[in-house]
Amino acid sequence: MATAAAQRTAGTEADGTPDTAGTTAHQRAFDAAVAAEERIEPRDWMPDAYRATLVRQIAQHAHSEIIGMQPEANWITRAPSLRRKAILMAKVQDEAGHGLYLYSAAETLGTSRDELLDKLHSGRQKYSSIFNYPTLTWADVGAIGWLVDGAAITNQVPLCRCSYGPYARAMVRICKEESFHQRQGYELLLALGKGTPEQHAMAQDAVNRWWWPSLMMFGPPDDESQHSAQSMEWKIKRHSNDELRQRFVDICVPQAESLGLTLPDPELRWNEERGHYDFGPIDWTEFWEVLKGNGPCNEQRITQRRRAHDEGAWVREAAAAHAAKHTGGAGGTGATRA
Ligand code: FAQ
Repeated sequence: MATAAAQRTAGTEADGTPDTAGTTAHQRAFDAAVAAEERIEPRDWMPDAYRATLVRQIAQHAHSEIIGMQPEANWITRAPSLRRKAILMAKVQDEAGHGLYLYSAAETLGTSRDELLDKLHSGRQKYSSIFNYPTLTWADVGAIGWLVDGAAITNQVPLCRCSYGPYARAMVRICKEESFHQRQGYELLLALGKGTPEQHAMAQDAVNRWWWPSLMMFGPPDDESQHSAQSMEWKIKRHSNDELRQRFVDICVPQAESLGLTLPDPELRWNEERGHYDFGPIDWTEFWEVLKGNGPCNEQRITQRRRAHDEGAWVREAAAAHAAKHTGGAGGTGATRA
């Protein structure tokens, strides 16, 4: 029996003609594939709005990965030991790699990397709110690993089952690497938490500052999330923002206890009836202000990103010239191919 995928790629011209209910065969095949948990692939027909939503989310995700390199890279030269420096460099390089997988996934939707970077640099596309906060002490590297990578994993593991194939496959590898990142952050905080009183205080201060912004990473509350319902129908998102936020809180509370650290929320307590931890109100005004560009580091992050892009122009030009030389394309004869 032909799968829904076979039906939607082996289309005819008539597939674009609406039936009496106004639905095309293309649309019916797409809906059937999504309902059957099949993957939508780049050459398959897909609704324009599905494509636009994916480009928006994947681009935002890619931008977050590369802007997310900045707060931690800030500590590479000041890591307290060679071992810590090597781990941190590996982590920051991983984030660059995640950006590359994700830009590649976005390119399969017919958009170019240049276009996406241009939108980031001109403020027409977003990146995660979390990267607009400063890394004030070494303990922030631990707090980012434990909380920010922890929140990222909670959000991203379900994306491994996203209906769009290239995004889902990119997420599998990203999640494996994020797990390593989360553990290095946890281990770093454990060392500080069990260290001198000053080290413990530094770890606690970092957790106090990163906790609430980490909860905001999951996006606005469900009743203010404009994209969730449609994205869940298309099986891009599998859970709502609030569901994932709750899952993250439930995971973090026992981990904080093991670390000997306190989460900065006096309303945090186990709710027997719900089977979840209750938590205090999130300052959504702060979240929306950060999104508008008014967070503590928005300007610094985007200025640094633009500078890095400009300074890397010669590398892109050299890579393009090298590729042209080896393919015999513009600017090269192909004669140097080994
Ligand atoms: N920051 O309708 P919804 C990482 C925007 S990667 C900024 O709920 P949606 C790894 C949203 O775009 C972290 N903007 O939107 C790492 C929309 O605005 P738009 C990034 C946000 O898409 C670790 C508006 O608000 N992860 O950390 C945020 O259904 C350490 C309404 O929101 C991903 O991108 C926010 N936090 O749900 C790297 C995961 N939340 O676009 C380095 C993939 C919402 O209409 C170091 N993305 N907005 O202008 C997603 O899962 C979803 O896009 C959500 C938002 C859940 C983020």
